[in-house]
Order: sequence, then C-alpha cells, then structure tokens
Amino acid sequence: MAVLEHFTSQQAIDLENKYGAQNYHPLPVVLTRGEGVYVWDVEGRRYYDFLSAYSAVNQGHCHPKIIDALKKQGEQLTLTSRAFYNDQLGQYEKYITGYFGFDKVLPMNTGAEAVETAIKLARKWGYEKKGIHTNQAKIVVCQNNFHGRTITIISASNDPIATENFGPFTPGIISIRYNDLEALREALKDDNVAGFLVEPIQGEAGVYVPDDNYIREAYELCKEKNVLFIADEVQTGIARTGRLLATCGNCACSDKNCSGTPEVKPDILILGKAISGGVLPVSAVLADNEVMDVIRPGNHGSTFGGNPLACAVAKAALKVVKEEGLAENADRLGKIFRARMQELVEKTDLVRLVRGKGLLNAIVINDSEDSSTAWDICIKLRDNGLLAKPTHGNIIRFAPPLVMTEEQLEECISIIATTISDFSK
Ligand code: IF1
Repeated sequence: MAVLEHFTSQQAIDLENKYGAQNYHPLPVVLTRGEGVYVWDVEGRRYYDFLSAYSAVNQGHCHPKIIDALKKQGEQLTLTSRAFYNDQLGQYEKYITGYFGFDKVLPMNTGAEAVETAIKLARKWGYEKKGIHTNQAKIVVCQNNFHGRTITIISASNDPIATENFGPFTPGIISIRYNDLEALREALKDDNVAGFLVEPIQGEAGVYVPDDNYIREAYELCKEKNVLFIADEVQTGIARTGRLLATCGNCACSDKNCSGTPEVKPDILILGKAISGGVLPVSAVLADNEVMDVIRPGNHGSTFGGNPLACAVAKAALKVVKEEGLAENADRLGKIFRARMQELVEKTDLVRLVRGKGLLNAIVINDSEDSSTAWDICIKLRDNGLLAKPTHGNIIRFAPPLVMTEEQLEECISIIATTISDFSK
C-alpha cells in the first residue's frame, strides 16, 4: 500500500478514525511541527499552543538543549534495563533528588505508573513501618481527582466516563471532598489509612485551586495521624503554577505575601510530564529513606524505568527550568493573564470566572456543562491561531508553555478576548 507522503489534515484524521481506537475526541487540527510556544498544522498554519500537551511541554516544543541531549544519548545508549547498571542513572538520581530535596527517587515512565508506584510504596510503608495489618491498608483520595487511567487509579475516580464498565475495582480507597479539611480529619480517624493522595490543584476537574490553607493543614493532619502526604504534581509540578512545585519549597514568586505553602514537603512526591519537557515519557516518585527504603530488589520496576535516554533528557529538561527562570516567568505572566481575563469576565456574560495559578488557568463559560459552547469557542480560537481544549464541558483550560514572553502572551490575550467578544454578539 502506498504510504501517503504529504497528506491533508482530513486525510490524517480519516486514517486515525479508520485505524485508531476512538479513545479521544481531538479538536480538528492536525499538527506536524512544534517550536517553543508555536505548533504548525499540515497545511502550514501556525498556532499558539495553549495546552502544552496538558503541561508536559513547559519548556516549549522541541527545546534545543533537550533535543541535543536526546540526540547525543540516543546515538550512544538508549536502554539497558535495570538488569545492569548504566552510567546515566546514578548521575540523574543524584541530580533530581538534589533538585527537589529528597533522599531517593524511583524512576518510572508515565504519570499513572508513578501514581501506582506511590500507592504501592505507601501501602508497603503502612504495613512495615506503621504496623497496619496485612491487606488492610487504605489510601484517601479526593473526589473529582485525576491521577491516570489504570484500574487501581480509576478505582479512586468518581467520573463515570472513566469508570463505567471497567470494574471490578481495587479495594482500600476512601474518597472525600476536595478542599474539605473536616472530611479529611474524619477519614484519618481510620488507623488503617497509609496515605493521602492529592493534587495541589485539580487540573482535569477544571483547575480547581483549593483554599490557601488547605494543602498546609491537610499536611498537618496527615502528620498528626502518621499518614503519608502524597502529592500528585504530575500536572502542577515543574514550575507550571509559578513555583517549582505547587506543594512545597523553592517559592519563586516575588510576592512577599504569597499564599503559597513553601514549607510543605510531601512524604511522597509524584512527578511526570514536563520532567522530560514533553520529549519522551519520564516520571518519578521521590521520597526520603524512611519511606523509600521499604522497597527491596524485585518489589517493583519497569523495562524503561530510569533508562539512559530518559535520564539524559530529564536532566537537560530540568536544567532548562532553572536556567530560564520558568517558575518566575509563569508566576509573573499568570498574574497578567488572570487580570486580563477578569476584565473579560466583567465585560461579557459569556465568561463566568477565571481561576488558576501561574500558567495553569481556566475560564468557566456561562453555559451548561453539556452545552457545546466551550467546544465552539475552542474551534473559533483555533481559527484565530490559538489551540486550547475544554475540560469537563464548559471549562476551557489555558496552559501555554512557560517560555512564553509577555509580548506573546499579550497577543494570545487579544486573540482570546476577540474570539470571546465575537462569540458574544
Ligand atoms: C489523558 C486529563 C490532564 C495528571 C495527574 C497523573 C496523570 C495525569 C494530575 C497521569 C495525566 C493527562 C492524561 C491525559 C490528559 C491529561 C489530563 F485531562 F486526563 F486529566 F492533564 F488534566 N496525575 N493527565 O494530570 O499521567 O499517565 O497520562 O502520564 O489521559 O487523557 P499519564
């Protein structure tokens, strides 16, 4: 069969519809190239990428320093498996544990794998360090969470689209309201709870930012009850929210009365996505020895976990975050963005509110969840040169690469404002 050389967007879409599982409903645009904050479709049209592959491309598409690391290591050694040592893994482990301030890291590939790893780690710690009876360990999660797509992770989900007809589900999971300290206090009365798994901002749910004191006080409640505080920063981590991590430390914002909680250090930190700058799947679970040392040879692993290529790419990607001050940039531009979106809220009935932190933001469209308004607006945004996608019906998430300049942001803000005001007529 002849392989199509230069096909049109429609031909590409037709191929996916014919040969691919229909597990997504993408916006109708077919991308062929990315560079920095821009992506191009097969017809050569350029767009601002305002999704960043769900915050995996924080460093911008195809960052030269990350691609150089990919090429160099890719021509030398890509994979050994963990049956043998290699010269990249130890250096990477030293780098990333020093970077985030933990004793050890367990390297994995996808975010979901890292979340599963964290759950296994918390359970094993629960049995061997907290003294929970075998097979009685529980994990507390929040309603409307998103932690991935595996059976155990969707066992913690209350989203029918993610769970229907995928049962039976993994036991030992308690679900509570997000941003509700009383609910957490109640759940932690159960001495079999090993860990509390939480997103510092619920991304998929619609960029829900909890009360300023929530993460800090939830952390305190966990400490009081000898429960591991497990932060899923797969989406909020790596400078996305204006700080290196949304939960703790390295506060990058210049605002002295910042509502951040720099002093919260998770017992288990889960990272993914932008660890590699979106170049290849890299995730990581970080913890101090008291927790990580329950893992012994043979307990856990994966073929590609910690492969030399991933290590080289991730080191380069993390270096770019600090060298280019991406957290500071996200903090500064995020404040400008939300202020300008707020002007839009006041000007038009179509936008109900804007919320977010750093460059993880969303607007809520003033229409029902099952309306197509948010989708239709995203189609118009595409026509006007900006790519974004609704999450949960009437919410549009805006998450550009963190390398964006103020000038580029201003152009995107005017595209969004023009699109919204044209839509309102
Ligand atoms: C999809 C959502 C975002 C995540 C958090 C773990 C994972 C994710 C906080 C799992 C992944 C991705 C998955 C992707 C779309 C995207 C997403 F819409 F699904 F929820 F970003 F909000 N923890 N999120 O956000 O990481 O296994 O994907 O590497 O599945 O559609 P992964």
